[in-house]
Amino acid sequence: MRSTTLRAGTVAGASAFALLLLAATPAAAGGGSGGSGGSTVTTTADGGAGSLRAAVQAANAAGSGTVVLSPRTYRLALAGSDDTAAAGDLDVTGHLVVEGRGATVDAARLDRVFDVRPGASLTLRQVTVTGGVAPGQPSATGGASGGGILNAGTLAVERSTVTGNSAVRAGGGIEAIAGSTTTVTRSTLSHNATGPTPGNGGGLHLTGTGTVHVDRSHVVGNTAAAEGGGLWNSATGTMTVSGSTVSGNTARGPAADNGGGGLFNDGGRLTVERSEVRDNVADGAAGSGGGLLNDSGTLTVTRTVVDGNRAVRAGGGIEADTGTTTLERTTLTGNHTGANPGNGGGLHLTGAGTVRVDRGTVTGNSAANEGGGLWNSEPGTMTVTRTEVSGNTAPVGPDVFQDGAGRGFTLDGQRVPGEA
Ligand SMILES: [Ca+2]
Ligand SMILES: [Ca+2]
Repeated sequence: MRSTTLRAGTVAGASAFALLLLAATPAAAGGGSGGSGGSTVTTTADGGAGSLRAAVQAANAAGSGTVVLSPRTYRLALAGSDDTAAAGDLDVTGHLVVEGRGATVDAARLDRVFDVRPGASLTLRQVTVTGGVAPGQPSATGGASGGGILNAGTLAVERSTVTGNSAVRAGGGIEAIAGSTTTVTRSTLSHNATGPTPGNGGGLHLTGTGTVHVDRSHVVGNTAAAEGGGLWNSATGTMTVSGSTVSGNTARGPAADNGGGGLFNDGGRLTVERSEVRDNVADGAAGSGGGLLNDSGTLTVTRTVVDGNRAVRAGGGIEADTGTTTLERTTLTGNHTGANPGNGGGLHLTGAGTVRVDRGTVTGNSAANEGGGLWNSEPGTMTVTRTEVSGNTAPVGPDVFQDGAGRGFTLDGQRVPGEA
């Protein structure tokens, strides 16, 4: 197939409206999957010849395509709701690569920005996605979800920024639904918001069975009305966060199992490795897990610093519930709870869960009531080995606290006595 490369300008800003599509000729387009199609973008206008929207539609028709943008703002202006990219969000039904080169795609609050349909794929490189709001009624298939991007297929966000988007239900920045695969690499998810129906996953939310990998990225300043200010993982989801910073995010849910200012795991498998979880907040009336909340799932935190997070109820750094929480070579420091009731400044376990902490550091955390460092529930099992637990503060049990008659809390094999 003959391809053409139309590249206006040489460096950023040298040429207006440089957008290029590595594209088939129109006559060759429309050949189905495996083809390469689109049209040359020559304008930031939304719709019509030479527009980004027309290029997306052409790539959809051809089955695949690559669009190269210039460092300008492409603002959506055609209101309406469809899944063919004719109006509102830019629907991707084929395999599309957007080489942004510093471009911004702004939905101007008309709709979300990109909608990756089932079986489709979208790769964004050096694109800023902003100004999106998620339409429709809340649903697990994407209604009122994914303010910036809704992914029902395969999404790769590379060296890009998803900022200033919102959704009522979930995924202020990105919503990934069942059957999807999402990778965020060397990118930033910032200042996205969800709420209030129910309001989970300010930066990114996964519904149902899917895979999410956030790698060498920043998740910063996002807000959720209920759970997972930064990131939220589903009961059957697999989420891995590596080499990343999750900081300054807020979860506002008022219940004791709401919170997870940085990350919330709703029963699935969440792994955080070689990362920093800093200065996140669960500020609801009984909000828990300022940094992370593991609600009945499997949470593994390895070689990570959990620092300066706050929760109102419990688990300034980490709140664990039933399920398994494992910390390896991880530092909990400067985390705080208070004052409703204010237990477990570093880590708090509610219910009959299992927590293992190995080769870590638990220092300088504080609680308004009990267990400045670590707090174990009566039925809980908390096994701490080869870990420095010192310099934490609380009125009762400054470093460690075992609730009630529980016998499941050991520090290097020595049992921490309970109250009774
Ligand atoms: Ca759509
Ligand atoms: Ca649309």
